[in-house]
Amino acid sequence: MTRLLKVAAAQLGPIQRTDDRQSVVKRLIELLRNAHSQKAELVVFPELALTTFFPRWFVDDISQADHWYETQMPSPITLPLFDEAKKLGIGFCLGYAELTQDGERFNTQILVERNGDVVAKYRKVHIPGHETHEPDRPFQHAERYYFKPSDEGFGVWQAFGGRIGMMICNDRRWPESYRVMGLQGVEMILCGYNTPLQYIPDPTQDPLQSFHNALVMQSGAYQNGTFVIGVAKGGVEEGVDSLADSSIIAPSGELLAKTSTSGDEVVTATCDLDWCYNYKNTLFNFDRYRRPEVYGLITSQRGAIFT
Ligand code: CDT
Repeated sequence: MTRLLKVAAAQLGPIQRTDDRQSVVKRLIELLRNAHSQKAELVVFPELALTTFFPRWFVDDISQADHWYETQMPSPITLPLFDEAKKLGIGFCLGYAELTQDGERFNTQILVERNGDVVAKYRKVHIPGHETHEPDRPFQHAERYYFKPSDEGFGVWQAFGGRIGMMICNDRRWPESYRVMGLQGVEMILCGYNTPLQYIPDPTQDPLQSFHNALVMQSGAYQNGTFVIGVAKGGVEEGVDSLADSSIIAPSGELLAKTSTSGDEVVTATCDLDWCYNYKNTLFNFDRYRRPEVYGLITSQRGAIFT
């Protein structure tokens, strides 16, 4: 059997601080049209795809940052993207900063079906970086100041003829993210990211950014028998260079498509969702081979304890 889904990784180049939402939505619509012309049915955009990566700046009063967040989705400014997607009959996954009516701030991704329905919302679970201003850094990564970690966990939704899951950026480095979705039978995981090439706490990791990105997503795909679509906002944004390397990865762990620039770029692949079962029903037949009775520490403790 085959269940084919043509997916597009719609990478964004940098969004500068002065770029307004309208100009970004225009770029997203261009990418959407490009993906549609390649017959894609689902387009995946990056994390925080509507603005510059604002956690690189600290503000003493967080309400000064309210303008980076969306209070409704769609909004009058983002509606043209929704309208164009519905007109073309193409679905999409979009990352943005969410400010709820209760004043909670999340790093969020939504999944929109081909008929325009928002079928799923995911809020980032693993929030990296720091909580307070660190003035000695060349730039901040204050995600832990700007976003609350979601307690909702990793859902999997029936959509696009398959079982679709979502995660955001730093989530892709944690095997638990993939496994929780794997245990719900996920067939395709959508993941947007903003990854600065300079990792301030340990510069020895800088030259390994591309390798680590591929390593975590390709192993997560293989070990859970799922496609993984990783999509960057890359290039030099406000002086900070970020990883591109947007990729479409098969359940075998193989790379099916990868961007070649760090700007706005679309790559596509036709994914047979039934390919997942070559892995889910054999080497990674969870029900047959997993040993949850000896994995208790994974959920009962957070940090390593040395005895
Ligand atoms: N956006 C995001 O989660 N970025 C992190 C950067 C490293 S932590 C400072 C990442 O895991 O790619």
